[in-house]
Amino acid sequence: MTESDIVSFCRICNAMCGIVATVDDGQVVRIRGDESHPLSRGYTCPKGRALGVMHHHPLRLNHPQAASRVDQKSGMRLMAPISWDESLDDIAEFVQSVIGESGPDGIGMYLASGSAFDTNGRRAAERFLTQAGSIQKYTATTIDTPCKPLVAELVGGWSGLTPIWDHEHSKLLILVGSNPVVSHGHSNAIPDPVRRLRDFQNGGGRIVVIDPRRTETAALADVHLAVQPGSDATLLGFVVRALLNDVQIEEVRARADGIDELVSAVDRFTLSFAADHTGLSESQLSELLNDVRSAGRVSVLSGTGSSMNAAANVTEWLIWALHIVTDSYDKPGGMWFNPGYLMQLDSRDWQPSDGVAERGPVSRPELPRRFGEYPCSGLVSEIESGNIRVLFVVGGNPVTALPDRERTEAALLTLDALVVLDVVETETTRLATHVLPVAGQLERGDLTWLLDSYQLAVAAQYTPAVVDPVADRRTVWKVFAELGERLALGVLPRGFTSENATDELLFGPILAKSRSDVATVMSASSAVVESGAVYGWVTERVLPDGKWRVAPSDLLAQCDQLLADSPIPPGSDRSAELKFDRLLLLPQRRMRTMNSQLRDVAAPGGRTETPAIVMSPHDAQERGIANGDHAKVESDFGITTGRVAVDANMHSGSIGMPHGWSTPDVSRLTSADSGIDPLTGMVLQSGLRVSVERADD
Ligand SMILES: Nc1nc2c(c(=O)[nH]1)N[C@H]1C(S)=C(S)[C@@H](COP(=O)(O)OP(=O)(O)OC[C@H]3O[C@@H](n4cnc5c(=O)[nH]c(N)nc54)[C@H](O)[C@@H]3O)O[C@H]1N2
Ligand SMILES: Nc1nc2c(c(=O)[nH]1)N[C@H]1C(S)=C(S)[C@@H](COP(=O)(O)OP(=O)(O)OC[C@H]3O[C@@H](n4cnc5c(=O)[nH]c(N)nc54)[C@H](O)[C@@H]3O)O[C@H]1N2
Ligand code: SF4
Ligand SMILES: [Mo]
Repeated sequence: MTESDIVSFCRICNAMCGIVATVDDGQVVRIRGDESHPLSRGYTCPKGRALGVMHHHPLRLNHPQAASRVDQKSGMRLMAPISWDESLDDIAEFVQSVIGESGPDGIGMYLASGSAFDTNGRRAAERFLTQAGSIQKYTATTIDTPCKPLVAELVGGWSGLTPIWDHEHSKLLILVGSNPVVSHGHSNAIPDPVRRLRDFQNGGGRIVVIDPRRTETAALADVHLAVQPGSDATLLGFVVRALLNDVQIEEVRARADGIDELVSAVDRFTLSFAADHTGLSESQLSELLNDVRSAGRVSVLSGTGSSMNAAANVTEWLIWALHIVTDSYDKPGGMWFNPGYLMQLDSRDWQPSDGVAERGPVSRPELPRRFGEYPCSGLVSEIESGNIRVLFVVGGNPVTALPDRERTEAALLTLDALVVLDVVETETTRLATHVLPVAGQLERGDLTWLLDSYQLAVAAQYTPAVVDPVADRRTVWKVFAELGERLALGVLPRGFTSENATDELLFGPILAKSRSDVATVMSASSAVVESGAVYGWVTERVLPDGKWRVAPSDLLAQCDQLLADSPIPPGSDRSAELKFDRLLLLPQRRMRTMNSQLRDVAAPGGRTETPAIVMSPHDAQERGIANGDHAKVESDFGITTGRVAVDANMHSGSIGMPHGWSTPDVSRLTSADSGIDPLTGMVLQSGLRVSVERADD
């Protein structure tokens, strides 16, 4: 057979880069960037280029497996192959009996990164849970970014509002705790990041990176502000305060309610207060303010550096306030809201939310339920207390992603059934009672559906399956459809069954509601772009009475509380750090892995990632630690060890650690009980105090 090229898109991260897969007799021989893709323009990163290797990798799951017994020595389940029919019969039986005994909320589901790009699978999984009558839904949102939907809901009336960088018209891009050169964006999909940021600068745009570490993105920015971790709210408060003095308040009042409360909330953030708390000089702060003033409108993108610490909500709120005061939302040159090509959010009828949270799960009623899900910080206690007895894990690795690994592992082993739908063996599949080998991204058709409104343009793409599923691998939608058929739950849209549906037929109802007909997207040779930035629909259709609620009382109160507790450490003064002799633990991403994914898989000619405890030369030296040494990291909740990488770019007083690894394992340092954000249930994953010492190899 001869080689053929199939145009597709990568579904590892939000960037969804266009790819061309070369296939020869069922073998994926090469993955390269799709030059004709309007957004990624031929770019791929090492993860995308590893997709072919991944498809054929020995770690891939090929056959369903089941286990009942836990091996006392290894603490893992003993697995044996089982047929699909037997497996699904068995799972259906568990579901039925648990619903009979405990009610539908005995069934839980954790949906995470690996399901975000599986259009049909994600929809079927969620529908299975709702049709079963369970509200026990958990997603990675609540261990990642809940400050974003929270602030969107409180300020804008809808949690899904996602501001997007107006890269074609903006003059000033400020990145707060985000490193898109490695991550390709947090809630903005930024494929081809280096070229895109350079193009922006060449067009007259200025880039300011606010990050304690001199990151890969900071290295190409016009200005890098190495802020004291956790002090972003103070920095932003200072800018907002100064701008409120510049503007005509009546003008701002016309687009926002709560201006007077905002004015008094930010009043404390004077220049000297900000300099004291951020560790930046007064002239650095004044220059930032000048940059904002001369740009007029601004584009601020935040990431995990600000979304995972104790000040997350207040920081995100002040970012929104900055945009609103400078009239940067929903207008050219600031941030726009992508209504989505497929979702067409601008054609819906909106009822602004009052932002009041519902009660948490039974074992943790104090946790807030928002966005139709419970926070992940309540998942393990729900299992421990016997409320969840069957857990489905769809595209997630909770053992490494959730806090307090030992507790998570112990709880998962007590479930009646832990059903894991994954593409490879993981720390979570090893604890499962049922491991279901599902079709990987090259083995199924897809649409750019769930992350439609995260894109830099109103755009959509369809991909067919690049290759047929190998061995016994099955699509996630088919698994849930078949389970649904066994339990009399309608999982697929009306008229479809597990037998008569196909990937493409299931796209019909989605495309029928999109901006064009089915053929336009499905027959296009790459992504279809409807337009660049569009403006006005959020102000007209979504905002409560057409105005932003710029000073929600919950956020005002949290701002007061934060300052009273003073978790924002004084930066210019190292006394706090010396007093604790402890460092701040900060998150970071790695180029060749996506969370715990691709740790063992490299692109052809490439290499795999080596995780490390990243320390500044100063902090390492103080502890007698050299590059490559082993070190022990201890928090109030646990201990982990790993290799140290001394990095002159690291802010002294803090260490960086990627998550998703076993050595070092940052999830041993975090807690599901302590430091939980009261408004979102978010686990504190950034800014924890840890001590570090040299350890023997
Ligand atoms: N290559 C790769 N890409 C990924 C992922 C991956 O694992 N690998 N994961 C994906 C996922 S799930 C997500 S959520 C996104 C995340 O996307 P980003 O948020 O862009 O990713 P990070 O690289 O974690 O960037 C966080 C930055 O915040 C900085 N930081 C830490 N503390 C503070 C602070 O207090 N203030 C400020 N201002 N900065 C701080 C860190 O030094 C770091 O550079 O990336 C996605 N893309
Ligand atoms: N301490 C600490 N904890 C963190 C973070 C941190 O920075 N620090 N980051 C947090 C963040 S931002 C996130 S998003 C979470 C990540 O949490 P998770 O999303 O739970 O973690 P991943 O390791 O990405 O797990 C994704 C799983 O999906 C599987 N998968 C890949 N492709 C497919 C597919 O096509 N179908 C299916 N069904 N499965 C597939 C992968 O093999 C993998 O096992 O972790 C969070 N936890
Ligand atoms: S940046 Fe890399 S992982 Fe993300 S979509 Fe593009 S190729 Fe895939
Ligand atoms: Mo994430």
